[in-house]
Amino acid sequence: MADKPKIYMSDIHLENYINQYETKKATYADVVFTGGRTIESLNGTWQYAIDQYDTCLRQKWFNERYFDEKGFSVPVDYSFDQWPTINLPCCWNVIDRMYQIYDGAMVFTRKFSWTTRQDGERTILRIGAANYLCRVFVNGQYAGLHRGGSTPAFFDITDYMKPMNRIIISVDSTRRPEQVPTENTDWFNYGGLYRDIELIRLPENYIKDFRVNLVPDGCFDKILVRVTTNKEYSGQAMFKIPELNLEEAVNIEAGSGMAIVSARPELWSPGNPRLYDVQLSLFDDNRSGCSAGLKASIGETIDNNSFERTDTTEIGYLGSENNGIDFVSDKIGFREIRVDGREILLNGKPIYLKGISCHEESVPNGKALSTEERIENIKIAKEMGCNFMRIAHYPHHEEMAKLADELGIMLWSEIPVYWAIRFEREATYEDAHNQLMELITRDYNRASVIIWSVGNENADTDERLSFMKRLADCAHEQQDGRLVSAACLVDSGKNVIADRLAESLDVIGINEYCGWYTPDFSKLPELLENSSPDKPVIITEFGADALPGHHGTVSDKGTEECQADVYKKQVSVLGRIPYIKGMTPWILYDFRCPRRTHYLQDYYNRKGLLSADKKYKKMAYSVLRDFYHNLG
Ligand code: GCB
Repeated sequence: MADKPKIYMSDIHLENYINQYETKKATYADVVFTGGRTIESLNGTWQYAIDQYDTCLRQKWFNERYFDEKGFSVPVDYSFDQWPTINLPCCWNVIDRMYQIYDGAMVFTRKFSWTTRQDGERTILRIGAANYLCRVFVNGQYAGLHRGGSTPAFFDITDYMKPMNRIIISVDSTRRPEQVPTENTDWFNYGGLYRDIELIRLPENYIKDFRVNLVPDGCFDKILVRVTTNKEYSGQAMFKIPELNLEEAVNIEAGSGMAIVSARPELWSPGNPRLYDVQLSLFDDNRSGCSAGLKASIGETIDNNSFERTDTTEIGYLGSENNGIDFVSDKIGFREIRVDGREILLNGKPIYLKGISCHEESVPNGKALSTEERIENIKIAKEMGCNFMRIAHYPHHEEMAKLADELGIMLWSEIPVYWAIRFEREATYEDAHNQLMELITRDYNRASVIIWSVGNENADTDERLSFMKRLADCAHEQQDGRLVSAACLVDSGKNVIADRLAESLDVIGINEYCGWYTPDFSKLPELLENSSPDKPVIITEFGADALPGHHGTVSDKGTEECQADVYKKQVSVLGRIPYIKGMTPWILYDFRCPRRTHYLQDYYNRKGLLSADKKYKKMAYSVLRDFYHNLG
């Protein structure tokens, strides 16, 4: 006779508990255009607990089961309302010394009220970023998961919403070999819900994506507008740029439409960061004469005063008055970037990219920088003479590119295909591809972003070549007229630029550390002499460590003199090479790194031109500043 199945307290014996939470993946296909929409913020006070053993998922805390079927009260291992509070968004590593080096899961929860305003309305939860993966539960229902620590996640939670809601988000920052990035990097793995958490109300038919750019044909007189809607919607949208007196109907068939609009906008450049207000209204029939750009001030209050509202001043959709069923807007600069032979041309003119690399990190806030901190970074770079920043090695907050648009600095934007990730694994490719697509969809309209980078310093193997070529091809397919690049390694055996991926790139990025990891500096002129690339090269990294205020001779590693000497030699050689069209030395300021245990490093990568708090400028700062200023 077969044994009777044994009954255990199942949650502690379940081995495959995670499988049930692998469905409902939020991907780039879920991204919704948010420009000009009313955003209702869920930032602020949440309750939290560290959940090292994933007990929330194993025990299904989100069910909030306090009684059994017979009505007996059962013991539970959580008490949401009594948990300590945390102010989100933030990186947990900076809020308490106890979590300073914590990698693992944390559970966050809060309540909020919600009233639907219109029939058919959709409610979308947008999580700006959660490192590395997050799982969302609303009122006991699993809403989905998102992988990728630096791009936004969108969940349609309409069907789970009630007048009063409990949301639970489990965030897991565990480094894993199959992730993107993999477990080993040269930066600190901050954990948390560290970018905005927001709710977006959408009408039943809404604008899902809105892409606007100058047609890259060298004429500067046509704007390409592309629109997609959430459903197989057919009808018309009205595209407007009031400052140019431009109004053009965009026909939408089965959920997508495009138009090429004649216009001669003033061109965007770092010297003239001209932005235009651009608007799109969607209509529920072919009435295109209605006034687009519906605006309303947000005077109304929300029933639950624990809500914060952001200061968005436009209502996302207003409904029947003039048949506009949805409305979005953006501030957009128009520019053309392309490569001609070994030249990079901005608006048809050759440009040298005077750049600097920068991580997304600050001493007080980890990766959750304030707006002021981002502005400060751009300002420091500009004061140094930069027109370009490499925001490494993962997508930074979307605000960075918006500020770069406004303040006038070009950007290299990258996904964390960093070092030796699992190139042979298809699921790893899908993750990388999804992060690239989420980044492109999010920042498509940003004039400042001139380069998508598909990775950094990956050894030239067959698996890596096919993986990264697919990514580069995918970036090209977006037809946004941007350049595609990657920060490549040199063939150090032959000392030549010979990465096979270069064929799929518009610009070759090269990381070289002559004078530092390659102590024999003469290898640099030799490398450049040996190489004859057929496209422009940007030196995406060079540098040397220096502890702020630590002095000695140029041969004393870790001194400011040594770092400044490396910079002097580098710029004097690189500045003479005609095919080098820019550089982004490593790096603007020191940053945390667990791998760096030398006493001069003290868990920091000290290659910054400034100290980690940006209060102190090292000697090498003036070397680069003088070089850039002399270039004019
Ligand atoms: C590199 C990496 C960068 C490191 C840097 C270093 O090549 O791309 O992430 O931080 O070197 O300091 O070693």
